[in-house]
Amino acid sequence: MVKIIHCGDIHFDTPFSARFTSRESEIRRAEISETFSKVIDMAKEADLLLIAGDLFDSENPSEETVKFVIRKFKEIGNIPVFIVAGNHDPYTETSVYSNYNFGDNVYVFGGELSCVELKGLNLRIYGSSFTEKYCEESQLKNVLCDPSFDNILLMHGDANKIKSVYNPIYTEFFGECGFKYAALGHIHKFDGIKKSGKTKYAYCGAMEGRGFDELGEKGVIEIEIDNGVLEARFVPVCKRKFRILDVDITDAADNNEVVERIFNELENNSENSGFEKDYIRVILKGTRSEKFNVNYDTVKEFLDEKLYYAELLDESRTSVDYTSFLDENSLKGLFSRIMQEKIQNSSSDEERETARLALKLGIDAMLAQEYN
Ligand SMILES: [Mn+2]
Repeated sequence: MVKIIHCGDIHFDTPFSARFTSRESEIRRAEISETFSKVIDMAKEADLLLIAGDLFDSENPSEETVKFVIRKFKEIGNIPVFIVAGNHDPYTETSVYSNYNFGDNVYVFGGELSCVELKGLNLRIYGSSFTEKYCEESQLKNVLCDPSFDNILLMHGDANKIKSVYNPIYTEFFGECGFKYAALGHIHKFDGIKKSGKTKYAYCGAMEGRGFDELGEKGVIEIEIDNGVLEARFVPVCKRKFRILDVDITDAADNNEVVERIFNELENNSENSGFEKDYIRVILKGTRSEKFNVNYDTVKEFLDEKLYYAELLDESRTSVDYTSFLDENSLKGLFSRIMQEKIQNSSSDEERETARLALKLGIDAMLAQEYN
């Protein structure tokens, strides 16, 4: 039996600067290394490691990172590692793949689709790398595999998209070419083991989410080929997940009740198990009484106390009509007119949303004061 680990989109050296502080970013980068080490340990029990692109977040990652990766490959020195470069770490004359020797057990595919034979394992691995950021023409050319081998394709690109600047891959070709399995990279979410003719194929997804646009479980794919029969399964490996939690706070009486509803959702919904160690964005929804304003600091403090990382967004609404004060001769009226003008003169959707939110928060604050 042949056992293969298919991973990809590790994105070593992701800056994370948009969301995290530099300390938080540093920790998250270290966690990517930790999870990669875990996958290397899994590979010790396998015959082959496939990396389906974007091993690094850029063409020129830090020397420290590259040396770490090389050290890890050396740990599995008797196991072949195959790499294709992705759109983030294209194989150019000046990129990391030209500048470093990754070890005798590591093979990095070039720009043209080619094939490496592993006789002892009865395998042929086909692959091709990105050689620049974009690749409009599909790298999957018409190949006809020798059916006496178990033929595997390793590729980074956009499957089932007719047009893409990131290597459009037509999955119906997989079967025609005669691949047993296509190990894909580029999409950061595992979306099931699919089939095209007799070919199984899958995106393994990233190993660790990197933001609230990469939610949920992350992992690798474990493949076993026994007498020509291939089985593939997803194995979760991530240390932390990113989660978005919508919490309905309709008619909540006070901040304590808001906190209660959040933790009720976290603790009693089995989908959220292990939430304490995850990255959680709580979005408050529903219709609030206009007498009650959520106190961001109070609620956030509770979250920070119990969660590893929390964000709090308040999208709840009061039943207030925010345009009803426009003609009022009052502070609310004056504020409404100024904000209304800002909303109308906004040059982008983002600016308009910010102005709308400012109008809502301002009116809410003034109303809350009237009620107190
Ligand atoms: Mn990627």
